[in-house]
Amino acid sequence: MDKYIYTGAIFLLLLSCVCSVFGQSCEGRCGASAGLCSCEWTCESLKNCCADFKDFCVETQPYSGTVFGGTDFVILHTTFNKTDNVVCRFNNDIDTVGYVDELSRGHCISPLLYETGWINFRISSDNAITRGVCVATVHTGKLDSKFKAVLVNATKWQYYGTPNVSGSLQMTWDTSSVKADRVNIELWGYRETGKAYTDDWQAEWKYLYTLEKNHSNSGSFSFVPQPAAPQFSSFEFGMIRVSSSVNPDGWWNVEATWTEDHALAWHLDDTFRADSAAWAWDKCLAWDKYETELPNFLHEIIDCPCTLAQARADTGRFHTDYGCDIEKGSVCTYHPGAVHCVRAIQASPLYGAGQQCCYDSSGDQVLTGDSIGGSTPDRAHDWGSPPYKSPPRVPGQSHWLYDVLSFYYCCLWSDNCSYYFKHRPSSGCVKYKTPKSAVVFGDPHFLTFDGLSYSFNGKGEYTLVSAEERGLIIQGRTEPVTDAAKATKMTAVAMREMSSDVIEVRMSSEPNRLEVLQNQQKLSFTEQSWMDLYNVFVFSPVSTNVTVMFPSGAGVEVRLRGDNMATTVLLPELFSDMTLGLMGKLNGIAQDDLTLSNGQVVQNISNPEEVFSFGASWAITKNSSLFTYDSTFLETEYKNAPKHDATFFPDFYVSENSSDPLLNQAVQICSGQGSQFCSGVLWFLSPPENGMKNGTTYIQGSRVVLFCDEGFTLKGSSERVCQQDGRWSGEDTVCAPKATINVAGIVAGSVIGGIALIVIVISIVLCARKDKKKKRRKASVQSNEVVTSSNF
Ligand SMILES: *[C@@H]1O[C@H](CO)[C@@H](O)[C@H](O)[C@H]1NC(C)=O
Ligand SMILES: *[C@@H]1O[C@H](CO)[C@@H](O)[C@H](O)[C@H]1NC(C)=O
Ligand SMILES: *[C@@H]1O[C@H](CO)[C@@H](O)[C@H](O)[C@H]1NC(C)=O
Ligand SMILES: *[C@@H]1O[C@H](CO)[C@@H](O)[C@H](O)[C@H]1NC(C)=O
Ligand SMILES: *[C@@H]1O[C@H](CO)[C@@H](O)[C@H](O)[C@H]1NC(C)=O
Ligand SMILES: *[C@@H]1O[C@H](CO)[C@@H](O)[C@H](O)[C@H]1NC(C)=O
Ligand SMILES: *[C@@H]1O[C@H](CO)[C@@H](O)[C@H](O)[C@H]1NC(C)=O
Ligand SMILES: *[C@@H]1O[C@H](CO)[C@@H](O)[C@H](O)[C@H]1NC(C)=O
Ligand SMILES: *[C@@H]1O[C@H](CO)[C@@H](O)[C@H](O)[C@H]1NC(C)=O
Ligand SMILES: *[C@@H]1O[C@H](CO)[C@@H](O)[C@H](O)[C@H]1NC(C)=O
Ligand SMILES: [Ca+2]
Repeated sequence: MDKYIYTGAIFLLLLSCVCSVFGQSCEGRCGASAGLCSCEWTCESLKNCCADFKDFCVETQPYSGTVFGGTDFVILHTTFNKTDNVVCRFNNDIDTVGYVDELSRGHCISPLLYETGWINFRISSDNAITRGVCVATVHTGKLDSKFKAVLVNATKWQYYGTPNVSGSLQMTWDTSSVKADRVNIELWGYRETGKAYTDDWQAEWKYLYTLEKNHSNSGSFSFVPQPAAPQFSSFEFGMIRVSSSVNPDGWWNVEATWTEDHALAWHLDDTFRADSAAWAWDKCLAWDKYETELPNFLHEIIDCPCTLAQARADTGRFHTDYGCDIEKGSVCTYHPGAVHCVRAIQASPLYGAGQQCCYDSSGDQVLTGDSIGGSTPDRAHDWGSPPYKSPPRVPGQSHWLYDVLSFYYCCLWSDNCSYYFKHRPSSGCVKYKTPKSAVVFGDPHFLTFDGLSYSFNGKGEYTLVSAEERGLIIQGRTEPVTDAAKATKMTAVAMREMSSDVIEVRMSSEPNRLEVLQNQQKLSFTEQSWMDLYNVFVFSPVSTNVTVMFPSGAGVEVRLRGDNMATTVLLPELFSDMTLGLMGKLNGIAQDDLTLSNGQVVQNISNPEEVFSFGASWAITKNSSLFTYDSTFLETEYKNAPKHDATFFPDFYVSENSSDPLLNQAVQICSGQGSQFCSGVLWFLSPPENGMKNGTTYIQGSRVVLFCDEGFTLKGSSERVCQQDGRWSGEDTVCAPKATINVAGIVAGSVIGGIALIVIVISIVLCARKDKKKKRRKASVQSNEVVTSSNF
């Protein structure tokens, strides 16, 4: 403890000592202009950095690590004095002790942070230089498995102590992740204390006990689990840590590798081992009671998309659940029968709750009313939510406590799943509305939110979408295609919502690469494909695909195809009547989409000059630009030039050439992602009491057959079809006892309560005009497309 007070004092000294000459040093000024020279991230390419830029605005290797800490970050491009004491201060409040290696490089070990996203830290050493650094912390579930210790046969760990699961357990790890010959293997547990939804609700991450000391760092550890001492067995969820045996037991903030977080079946007490089902059933009942006392969050979460295609297309609001991903072979441990699940990207505003939606191989939603694999909403969003740190917003951990452990109690360790589903019923899609989308691609061809298609070949920087009420701004830059041709193409888009980080996606000088900038600084996706940034998330699984997601549910997809960048903007319904700009005025009316910035509407869309002046009216201003100008080319051509180049006249009367490859691309886009928004009507049809049903699809055209149990007679319809208007054909089905009553009838009761018969016709957004034929294709055809398609 003394050490911490001491280092705290050093920091105060450092911060109060402004020893650099103002205007020439980057100390404490990374990302800012320093007067005579620059500490902005663009300074390296513009060659105007202050001499000490690299000393203060440092980079690390790796640049990301787990939220639990223990990652060893090496400070690049700068050397330390080997005898120095190094102290690292994370997030302005957590100090860890770093070290200097033989190559004079400084190292910092990350602490537990309860928070994902970019974390700043400052590294200071005896020679009084303090350097600012940012590293990303990542949810364990999103972390690449090479950064984790592995539970061998996770199923065995999961069920250890239940009937017929015993013996030894094994874990393995990458030996280079802990630089030590001997390691300690420790168990750490997580719990939350204080009353739920009050200020004293706290997360507690705790060292419990050591499984083995002084184990050789061989990359493998096997043991026969013993029930934990009574004071520890109340921890039912945690992780195992592997760290150097030099450290005292349970020492914080040391280099370590962690296993996946998991349910601690293997250390539960003898009551569990004696009769795990009874133990779990008790727990399930207790949870059921507790859950009844907690506030209901279900009304606050958004409805699921009706089909898998919609779920995968609605990238502004839903994202693949890494626990059940069709791209990764559909390993769906908690959702048997599903091939793909998505999660609502944003947690609900008040309760931080999450939504999950799962789909089967025919593309239909899997509901808890029909299957144990049904999608279930979450009291705590698995990915956590800003401002993180305290329940129920702690990434991963809160979700485990409120939604996963209870699933173990009720569904996996005992057979009482109906209790779980009572509190976590699947959401239907009755209230789901597909987003509206607009696209710009190629030569700039635009397809507005209301389906108007036009070309605009101005050169400059323009407003694509401006929704002032929601603070959303999306800007695009066009560059001439070649010197000869009188046409331009989109090469960069920049965007922000409210006070979010500014994200720019642009074509890189390297082929087949999009470059992403966050507040002028280049972002790397080599270690992580997902980034939690300030009020915005960015996902880039490959260098040609970037998706940006804002809290409002607005999504921007940028795709590079050959030399062309296609940008799709998806906006949820709440943006109706709010947007202006080149992508149109979103209100369901195509005629007013080409509204100039002065409010006038283009009268004759076939008149290219008129359309051109519409485009020109949306040139941005110098002070509203979100773009980064980090080359002399960009400075002269865009930064210091008029935003709309009035000297650049495109050739207005080039006829649209039907063998134009770009035109084909338009058709591709219209029959691809956008067209996957199809109408669907879904409402659950429960089986009759004392009966069963065959069929679990509830969208237009689907058929459900109803049966009665033996001893009961069916009254009403035995077959019902979901009709165009969203109603089920026929009449309600009732199973009445036969005259000779057979009391032994089995009750196959329905689980889900009444669901209102609300009919919502979801209208098609994109390509309404272009692609009427394809649109008519029915859900069945569509779901075939889904399973084979590798879109998104
Ligand atoms: C390293 O620190 C030692 C002790 O403080 C000092 O004598 C030495 O000059 C330093 N070396 C460098 C290169 O700063
Ligand atoms: C995993 O453990 C379970 C339970 O002990 C066992 O039935 C199964 O065969 C194991 N799987 C593998 C791949 O070892
Ligand atoms: C456990 O094994 C015994 C003997 O092989 C078998 O009778 C019993 O059904 C098994 N129990 C479970 C839950 O699999
Ligand atoms: C750790 O194990 C090694 C090798 O077995 C042994 O030499 C060493 O003394 C042990 N250290 C402690 C602290 O037990
Ligand atoms: C709950 O599960 C236990 C053990 O699996 C079982 O004995 C009990 O009957 C179940 N209770 C209900 C209401 O299903
Ligand atoms: C619209 O513009 C086109 C091209 O300039 C022209 O041929 C057409 O007559 C115009 N239509 C009207 C209604 O003004
Ligand atoms: C941007 O500049 C224009 C004129 O160039 C000025 O009228 C406007 O107030 C400025 N806006 C901001 C936000 O500074
Ligand atoms: C249309 O484009 C193709 C390929 O770009 C070209 O070969 C053809 O001559 C063009 N036709 C017209 C009428 O411009
Ligand atoms: C349920 O419907 C499917 C498809 O129509 C059919 O293959 C299957 O035999 C039916 N099952 C029962 C129990 O009727
Ligand atoms: C990249 O985007 C394209 C077009 O949306 C899609 O077909 C492809 O599957 C995506 N790739 C990945 C790895 O997501
Ligand atoms: Ca409109």
